Amino acid sequence: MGFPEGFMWGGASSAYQIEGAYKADGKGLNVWDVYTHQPGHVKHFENGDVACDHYNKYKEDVALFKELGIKCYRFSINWPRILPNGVGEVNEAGIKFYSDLIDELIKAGIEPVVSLYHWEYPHELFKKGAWLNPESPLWFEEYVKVVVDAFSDRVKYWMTINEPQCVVGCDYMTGSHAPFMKHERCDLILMVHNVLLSHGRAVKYIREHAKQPGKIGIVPTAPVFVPKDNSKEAIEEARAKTFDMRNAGLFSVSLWSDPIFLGKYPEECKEFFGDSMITPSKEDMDLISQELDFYSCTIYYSSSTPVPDNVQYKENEYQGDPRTTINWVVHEDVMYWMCKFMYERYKKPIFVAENGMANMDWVSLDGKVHDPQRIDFTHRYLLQMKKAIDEGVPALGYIHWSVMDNFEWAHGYSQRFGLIYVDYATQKRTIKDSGYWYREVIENNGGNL
Ligand code: GCO
Repeated sequence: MGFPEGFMWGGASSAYQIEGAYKADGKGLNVWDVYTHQPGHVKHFENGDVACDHYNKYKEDVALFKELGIKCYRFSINWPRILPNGVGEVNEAGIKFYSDLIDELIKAGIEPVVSLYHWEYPHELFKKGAWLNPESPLWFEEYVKVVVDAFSDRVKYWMTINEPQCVVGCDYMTGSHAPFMKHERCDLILMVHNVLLSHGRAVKYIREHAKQPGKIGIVPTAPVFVPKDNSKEAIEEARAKTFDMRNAGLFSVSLWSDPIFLGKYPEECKEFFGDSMITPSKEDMDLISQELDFYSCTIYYSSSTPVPDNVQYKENEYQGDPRTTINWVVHEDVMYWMCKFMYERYKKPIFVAENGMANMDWVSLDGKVHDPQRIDFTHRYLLQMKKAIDEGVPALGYIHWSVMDNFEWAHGYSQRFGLIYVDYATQKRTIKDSGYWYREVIENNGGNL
């Protein structure tokens, strides 16, 4: 069987990670713009002020994406670039930038996939309490309205919120992402609910007002446990652990997918949030659980690795395990189990929104970038996706993270995830070996894997 016809092979990025031009042409500031300028948060005190200068080099970049042969490009809109204060006045220059980018993509035969929110929270709204403010879903809807009104004549694919786990968990619980804060669980559950309501409002607006029927999803990350063998018991155990919210807490799959796809918060919320757990109205849950078109998620590593005797390691580690430079364990089986588990529970075709690896890349003496590890990594994960498809899991696409090297959040520029190498000093781009390899995979619709 293999990858279905029309399978969407893609590459991804996000606004803050590549755009730069952080103050250009009337853009307002987001929380990353502001708080990376305070020391202590990001490795080497780096920031995205310039990043890959994609704002100025987008035409060159789209030409390179075309060379990669990708069928779709997932990118995010930098909220305060188009609404400098988050709400209110619209910055026409910001609209023009994304409009030109979309035109350029379409001209290159690349389907735009728009992430509405990939962490570029407007600083002006942060000062009003951000997701803790009960008005925050309305602010998000106002933003979505501007985006959808301007681009839905050309954009069909929408992903509402990227990794909502990180939006609340990393930004406001662990404090590892901007605005680098640590809140108590009584605040966190209110934020969770407001993020989900924001998603719901976005879906409703797109369904009711987009200029063409939209294909809509949300992008949680998926901490998935892999069964230790193929026995029925082991599979059940892994499935139960994957969806039991107590294992990953705020980062769990179920906290962010059950309300949307099953219309209710997981039972374990009562334990996790204790007395702070809310009792949402039916109206809220109806808004949150509107029909989506696919199950999308990011998937990099597993929450468990089935090797014996790993007692002194974490459940997903073992002696001598293969790791990427960001220290994540390589374990491709997680792709297969993610596809199986998510399809069985949420009953939607799978659209992988992110998968990839950080590698030790540099430009070799021959002027090329040789990254055999990334080729092997992607090959392994894609074979696992194919296995799931062969067993009957419907799938829409696979989007590689990332199209190009970029600002990796608190790691700054120390981690390279791209299919295209970026020399930050000169802004010179070089397609890596993996980029050419990926092109061949796409040309063969995965038939050569
Ligand atoms: C995330 C984001 C990306 C990351 C990528 C590698 O998953 O954290 O969506 O912006 O850069 O996942 O960490």
